[in-house]
Amino acid sequence: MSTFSPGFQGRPRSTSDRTPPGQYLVDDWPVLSAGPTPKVDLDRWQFTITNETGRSYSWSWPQLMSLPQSRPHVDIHCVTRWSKLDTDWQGVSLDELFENVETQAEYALVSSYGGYTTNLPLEDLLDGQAWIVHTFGGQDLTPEHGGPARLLVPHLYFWKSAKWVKSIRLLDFDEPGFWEAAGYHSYGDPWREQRYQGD
Ligand SMILES: Nc1nc2c(c(=O)[nH]1)N[C@H]1C(S)=C(S)[C@@H](COP(=O)(O)O)O[C@H]1N2
Ligand SMILES: [Mo]
Repeated sequence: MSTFSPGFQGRPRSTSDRTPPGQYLVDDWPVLSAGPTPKVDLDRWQFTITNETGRSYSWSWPQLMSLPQSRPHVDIHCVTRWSKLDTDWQGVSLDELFENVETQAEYALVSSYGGYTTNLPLEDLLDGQAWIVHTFGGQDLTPEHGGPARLLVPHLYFWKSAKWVKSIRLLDFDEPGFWEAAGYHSYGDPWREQRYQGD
């Protein structure tokens, strides 16, 4: 007996040893947005980190682009069950942005232009695990996929990778974001299938 169920239309859904449990592979790239795509002008774009004492650190677009650039090559996993292997991005590591940030906080609440939010432990943004990316496959990130810049945290479900990223607030407590407040898991590890609260 097959251990993997085909789609309801009988279309086989492919997996590999790099597909987390309950996921299938796609070649295309679905767009998933909870609201309209915001228009973000580069000359007004700003990214801000605010620590638990209220101190802020901000970068303009030219300042972001002048920082050392990384080229993550990663697999991404959406909680709606699609996974996409071998995606190529360019952007700035969060390690770079946090270099001079003074903090003892344990949690981060990420906010987007347009109002989306998502939470994660600060340590999941550090040590080469997260980037603010502005290109995909060598092209500028398109607006529907989060351009001009989005967060990329590929080791967690893709809802943590906030499109149109605007700011990160550092907190001593874990505050749920948009999907987390609606019942999704506060951490969201695809390999432990942490889709919903209680998983
Ligand atoms: N600002 C914002 N970021 C977001 C979302 C959103 O609705 N708004 N959706 C999340 C979800 S659920 C997923 S799966 C990915 C989808 O990214 P994509 O549309 O580029 O595939 O973005 C995440 N980041
Ligand atoms: Mo998603």
